[in-house]
Amino acid sequence: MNIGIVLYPTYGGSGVVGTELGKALADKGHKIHFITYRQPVKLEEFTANISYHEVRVSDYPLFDYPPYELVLASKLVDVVKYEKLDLLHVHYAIPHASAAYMAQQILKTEGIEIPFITTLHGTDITLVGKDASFEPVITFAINQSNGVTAVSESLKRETYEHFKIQNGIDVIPNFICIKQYEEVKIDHRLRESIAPNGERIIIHISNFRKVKRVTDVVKVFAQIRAKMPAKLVMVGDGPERNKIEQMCRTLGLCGDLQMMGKVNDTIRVLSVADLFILPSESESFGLAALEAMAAKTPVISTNTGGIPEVNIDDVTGYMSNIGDVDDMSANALKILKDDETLNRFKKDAFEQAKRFDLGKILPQYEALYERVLHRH
Ligand code: GMT
Repeated sequence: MNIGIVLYPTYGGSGVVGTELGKALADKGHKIHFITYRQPVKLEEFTANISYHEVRVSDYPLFDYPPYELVLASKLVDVVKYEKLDLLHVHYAIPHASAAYMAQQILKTEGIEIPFITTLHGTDITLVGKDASFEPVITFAINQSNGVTAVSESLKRETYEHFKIQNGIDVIPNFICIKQYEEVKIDHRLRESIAPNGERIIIHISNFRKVKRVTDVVKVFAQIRAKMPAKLVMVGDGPERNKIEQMCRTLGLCGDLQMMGKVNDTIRVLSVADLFILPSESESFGLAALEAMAAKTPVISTNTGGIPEVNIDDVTGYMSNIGDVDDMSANALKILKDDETLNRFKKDAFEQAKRFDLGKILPQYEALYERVLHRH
């Protein structure tokens, strides 16, 4: 198949999933065209089957708000027409689904038929989509999609609850490539440099947006630190970063905190960690938790959204109510108390991650593509 993939090129989960999916499809012989405004962060290596088409918005002084969606729609028309695409797959509804719809309608006037599939990732529905100013366009674009997927049962339910959707939604969970994790050797030098005296290493990875409740990570860490030697590694960057630093100063934890910023090779860092903390307010799936588990790192998380479909309480980690940092800390200490318990959680986390291996998920997308092409 000749497939156009539209995504955000950033570190966010939807961009990572879209890029890794495209790379895996290209490996299987499909021709993949990534269409977005910057080269996706995870698109480091090209093969003959991968092309990248950049959407460039000119900053004409009239525009207070550059019309990205229109330029994207025009680019889609161009790529579909000249690269002879069979299908478009857009990741994240806003504004990709409506841009794909517009491109589809323009191409129809020229006698070209192009179906498009929309994958809902979470904040497009749970946060942004529920904003009344977006709602009519999102509802319309989802209903016009020739296929719709959601990354968890929970997100599917929320979509039906909050939008008037007549379309069916297939749940295709996020994935990791377990082989990449199996091949990684623990970087002992990195481990020693972070925790020179054998301290436990606690890690959090996110975009540090409010929804991630990063200050809860620090609160939980403070309680762990009060009971055992431990180090905290924060990977990522975003609006709540200053709060983390201020809180660490107030609690006197700066010596035990390492802010790593945006890291490309998260597998290497995860492989040295003992525990991952994900205290999010809302999380449609929690790809970061799955990545941690694939790296044999148990997860302390909230029980919100799609997380219970990934993290298993008392097996791969523990789940607590949003904001219940005392419970999270008590659970963290249960896991970290001795090597035997920690190793059991590590092993079970890895076993659970295997259920989301690319090899199991990729055929589900391919089957959907076939179905949509057949119907169209
Ligand atoms: O978590 C974010 O803020 C980024 C966002 C994105 O669109 O990249 O993540 C969402 O999609 C990920 C991939 O499907 C999911 O694993 C995340 O749970 C979801 N984030 C939220 O629902 C808050």
